[in-house]
Amino acid sequence: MASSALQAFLDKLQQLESAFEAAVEEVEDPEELESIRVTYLSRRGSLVQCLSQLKDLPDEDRPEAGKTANRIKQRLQDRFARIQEELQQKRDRARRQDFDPTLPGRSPRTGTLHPVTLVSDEICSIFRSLGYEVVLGPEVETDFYNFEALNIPQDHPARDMQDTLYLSDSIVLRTHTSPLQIRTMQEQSPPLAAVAPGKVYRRDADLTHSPMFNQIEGFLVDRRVSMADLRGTLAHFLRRIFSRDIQVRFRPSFFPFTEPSAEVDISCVICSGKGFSQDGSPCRVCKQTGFVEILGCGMIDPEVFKAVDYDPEEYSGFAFGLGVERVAMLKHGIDDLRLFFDNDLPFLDQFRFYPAT
Ligand code: 2NL
Repeated sequence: MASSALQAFLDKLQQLESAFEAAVEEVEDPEELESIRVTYLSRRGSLVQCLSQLKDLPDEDRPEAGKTANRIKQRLQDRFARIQEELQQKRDRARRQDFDPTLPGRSPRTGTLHPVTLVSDEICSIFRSLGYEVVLGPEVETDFYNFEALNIPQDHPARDMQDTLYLSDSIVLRTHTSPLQIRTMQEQSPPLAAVAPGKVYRRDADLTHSPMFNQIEGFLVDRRVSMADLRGTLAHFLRRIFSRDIQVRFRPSFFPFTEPSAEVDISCVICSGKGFSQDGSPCRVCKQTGFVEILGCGMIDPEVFKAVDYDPEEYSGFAFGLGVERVAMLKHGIDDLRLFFDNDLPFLDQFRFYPAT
């Protein structure tokens, strides 16, 4: 027969278990469960408080009271662990339902090729389709490759400190990509056709001139190459890069490295050669002339052939050079050179889907 003190102790344990059961029955989320743990199972919770009363029981009641207390403590802890596990699983299931694996991922913002690069690539690929090789080379050049071999004598105005960025007496930042063509002629022998794209440098900076810009030069050397070959090649190229219905005209000009030399105009791509915009105002791009200058060219000067040890009696060839920024401006109707150098993302982003070549 249990003593009344033992009975009271066991009743208290029983009440505690019932209260705990009632509480966990209702629990919805881990936060609520945690507050139940604090109330019942923590070091200051009601279970510990109850067990602390064991020591107040008569000696003969303590073994049974202790055994029962331990059993209940174990039950509460097991029950707590199971419910914690269930809640976690419930939460995981809900998360899986929220997650839609068919949604597209968040793609990183990728870079784009610069409009000048795109146009440079496009020009090179047109010439590649005609059988030209694309050649690359150093931006730091010697006086020989940049000037001497191109028949630009010591006292020529192009040598002037105002135009050229000198690194030393005889080392320069190339002012055109012609040095690449000289190197190509030295390394190979005719028949030969190549284009040389790249950055070039001039001591020059204002609204319409950048100290660094992109140029493409091209040349072809073989027996009996004529000015008619030059004219046909350039007209074909210009109609492919701009539009098949532009007009092409040659004007006499002068370059030290070509003879004869010419400058090439195309009918204005902005006003279609009319000289006036659609609203009747004078076209600002061609200044009412209906034509815009696009490149310089000519028959390679015999002096250049001598510099690379080609016999000018046996071989002839043509060469041309054009500014890539200028082609890009005319092609895309861009009226400010600075847009190419400002790295303005909204501007550059417009060329994101421009077809690469
Ligand atoms: C222009 C004019 C030109 C060349 C570049 C060239 C190169 C060699 C031999 C002969 Cl290796 N000529 N290049 C010829 C004529 C014109 O460029 O206005 N460029 C922007």
